[in-house]
Amino acid sequence: MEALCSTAGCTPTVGCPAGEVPGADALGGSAAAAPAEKIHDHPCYSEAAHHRYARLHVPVAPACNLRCNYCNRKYDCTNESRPGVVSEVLEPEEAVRKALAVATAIPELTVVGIAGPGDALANPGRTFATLARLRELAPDLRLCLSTNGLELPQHVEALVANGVEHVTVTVNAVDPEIGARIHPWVRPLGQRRRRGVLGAARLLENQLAGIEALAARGVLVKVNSVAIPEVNHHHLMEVARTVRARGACLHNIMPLIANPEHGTPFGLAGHREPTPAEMLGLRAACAGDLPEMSHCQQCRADAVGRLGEDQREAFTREKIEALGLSTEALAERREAARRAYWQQETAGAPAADEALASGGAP
Ligand code: CLF
Ligand code: SF4
Repeated sequence: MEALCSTAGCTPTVGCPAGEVPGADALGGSAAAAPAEKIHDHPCYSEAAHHRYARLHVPVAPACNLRCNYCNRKYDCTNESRPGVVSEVLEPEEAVRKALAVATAIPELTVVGIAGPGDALANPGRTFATLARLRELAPDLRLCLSTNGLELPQHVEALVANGVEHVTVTVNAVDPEIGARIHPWVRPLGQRRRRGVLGAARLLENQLAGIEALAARGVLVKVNSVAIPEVNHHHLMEVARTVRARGACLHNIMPLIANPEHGTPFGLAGHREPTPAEMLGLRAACAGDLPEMSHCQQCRADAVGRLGEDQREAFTREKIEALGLSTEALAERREAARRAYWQQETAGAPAADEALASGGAP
């Protein structure tokens, strides 16, 4: 199967529910003005946290609603993933069981995200069933989601109601002429396919409206952009300025992956990838408008563990089912493990760690 989308980090911007955070430099700089209580243990939003805390992507969203010229849905979505086939798409209850099993084995797991393998909001039934059940059985876990934004505005209230505090929207262009070179068509739910500039304009309209609405509801919004030389490379500063004005608080610029073997339109056309020097220059240029994330790993839609680590093989569907436990039994087992972990962590914890510990303590 395939895999897919999103991401980025934070500062006090219009609509960002931030405010200055004393000592925020210790959080890793890129998210210097985001509210500490929302990012201190999020491995993507806080650079410092990614050494300690883990995230899990549950691949419950196979369908997608637009075309990206850097994606071949046979492979992981470039927005949020590195190339590689997603080994399995999960049903919502299977995803919840996996999250509980992973959280039991990896007590540093703080975030469960839905990042594909298609688009999370192109699969609203599966996505919201998963979020609701996670919220019921493991309310301490942070819920995170990434999306291309096409269906975002209509789902903002449901995301808030389900406790999602971090959303990543992939925005590659704020000019539909440029957008159409990246996204040749979009297909809003229940509507016909819109091609070219018309489609890109619809996508942009929904992305910006969705970002603004999320920020107004206190959700931290990160924007991912794929840097594509000669297409949007020169345009990403304008992207950063525009999404900041709508309330995004972190930007994650990721290099185009255009290996011809992946079969993407850009790859097959021999489009070049940005050089490391270009990426450095781009991130530095855009950082004047929006804090830039620099530790992104372009994860798979079924990633497990700390960023850069890959523990997927230890948590396959087969292995979790072999435990022979009901979802409720997995939840009880995980709760016991969580309490034991935090008792150990807080015993003798220095005062500086108390706030951090209280976020996940029983
Ligand atoms: Fe996943 Fe994305 Fe949430 Fe993180 S990943 S949905 S914000 S929990 Fe992180 Fe992976 Fe980069 Fe994404 S390193 S690809 S930024
Ligand atoms: Fe692929 Fe784009 Fe759909 Fe993500 S949004 S799965 S990158 S086509």
